[in-house]
Amino acid sequence: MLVDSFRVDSPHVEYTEDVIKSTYEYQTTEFLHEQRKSDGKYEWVARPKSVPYQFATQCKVPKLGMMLVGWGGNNGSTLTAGILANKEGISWVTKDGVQHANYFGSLTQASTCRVGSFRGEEIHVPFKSILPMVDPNDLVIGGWDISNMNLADAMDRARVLDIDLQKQLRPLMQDMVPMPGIYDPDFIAANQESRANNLIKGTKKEQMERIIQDIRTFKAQNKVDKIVVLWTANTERYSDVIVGLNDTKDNLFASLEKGEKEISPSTLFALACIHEQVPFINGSPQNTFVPGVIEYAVEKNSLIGGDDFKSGQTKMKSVLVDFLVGAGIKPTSIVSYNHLGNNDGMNLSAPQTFRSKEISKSNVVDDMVASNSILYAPGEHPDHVIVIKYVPYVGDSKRAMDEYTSEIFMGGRNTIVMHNTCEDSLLAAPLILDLVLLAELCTRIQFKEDGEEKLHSFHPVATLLSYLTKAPLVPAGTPVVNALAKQRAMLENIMRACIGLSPDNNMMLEYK
Ligand code: NAI
Ligand code: DG6
Repeated sequence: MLVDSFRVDSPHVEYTEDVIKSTYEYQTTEFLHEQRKSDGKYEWVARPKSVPYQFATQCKVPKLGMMLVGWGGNNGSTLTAGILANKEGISWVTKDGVQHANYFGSLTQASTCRVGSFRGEEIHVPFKSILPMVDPNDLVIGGWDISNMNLADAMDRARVLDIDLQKQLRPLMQDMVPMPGIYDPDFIAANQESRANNLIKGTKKEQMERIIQDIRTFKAQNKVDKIVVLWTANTERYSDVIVGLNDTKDNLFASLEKGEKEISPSTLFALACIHEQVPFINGSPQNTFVPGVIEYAVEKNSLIGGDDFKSGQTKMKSVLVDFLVGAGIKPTSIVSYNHLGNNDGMNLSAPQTFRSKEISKSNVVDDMVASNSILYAPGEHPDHVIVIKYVPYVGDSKRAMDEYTSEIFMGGRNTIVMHNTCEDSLLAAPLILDLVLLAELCTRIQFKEDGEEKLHSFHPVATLLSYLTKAPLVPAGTPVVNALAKQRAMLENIMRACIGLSPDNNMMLEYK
């Protein structure tokens, strides 16, 4: 049964007009290597620990501005169209019948969580109802693009949405025109030059300052309380991380003064956002967050998250490999082919930008492999190959083919092959929405561990967004979790803790 909204009745939770306060016992287990008293030998000891935490979540949902870098691209135009279609309650005719706008594919808008039971029946609630969240239909949308095409034409260029829907949306989108973007041909494929007609001129520092000004103007003109900026522009090549250039905040700012060419457009956007304490999320694979940027974000306590939306193939990988390794089966070879024909595919046909994507798609099973040294010797890893080809005819309809070969019982081999066809932007758009809404939510949650003096926000490097990204950005020293179910559980369980609910432990003892 689905229950749309609910209140928690518990001595550990207090709802006030402004804030939800909860106290929460965090159960964890510490491992120790201790000397046994009886014979002096060392043994491993697991010691359960219970640590009290307090959470405080601001209830007031702000008027939120979502600013997309690469607004006129396939993802940007598809998301804008999707939000408007939902907001206006648009239906359209397809060859299969009448289709109504929805938010399918969005974790926050279209998934549920099991909370408890009522007279023996399982009760699920919408994910978005656990804590107060911005309604996507209320977002104020804007952004930048190096192409000056208005959003109605951009939607047409993307060739993603049904034509009857496009016709209805055109009047709502034709006056939406992206602000000029920062074009640096050194960072994206040469084949992008023809669409670069909407550019911020000047030095790198002036370009960054212009972005700061754009954010301020957008905020004032639209009277929004908060803004989240998200990069859904072209994949850039990796920046070289060089001592003295971008390895520290001070060196990065000194390099900015000098107009060093190795500072990428996405890094300039990130710096502008951090300066304004506006959350910035990187939906592409490049290393926007060079060490100097991370240091600046930490200093300003300004949320950053990334990297690279995890939409289809990688999502399947982070489920399938988790299943295989968790079942005691040993994946030994993973080969992933894609072909697609949209502008993203064209940009990725250059070796340098492909390399960024190859890196982010390659590291996604590391934690699962490392979790099972019964199967894998130290340093052993499955062969993992990524192929992406540009095939214009298929447009946004990406084809992904994967072959997983594993070792099974007594020397046997098991090969699983998958073929997935889907519009890439229809997978990515709901993820963008989730990233923006969750990033905003993260800025309203404070917490403290027992013994800490004051409540504080999460670390500005937002690991809570990991479920939505291929190569989760984490603070130094934090384990990277790629397994999808664990990423979802982390997010859901922290949200539950904010309202004093324990994690869903799936023990179902009441039925045993
Ligand atoms: P797209 O090529 O259609 O859109 C990118 C837009 O960014 C273009 O309109 C381009 O003019 C603009 N642009 C390029 N550089 C810019 C800059 N410096 N400033 C402002 N605008 C700039 O690509 P699409 O399909 O929308 O994908 C966007 C990004 O998301 C790509 O990097 C892609 O790899 C990444 N991504 C996409 C996924 C998907 O499923 N669609 C999944 C994972 C990542
Ligand atoms: C071709 O690989 C284009 C890419 O932008 C991908 O579509 C995108 O990174 C999604 O990848 P995945 O592995 O999450 O489906």
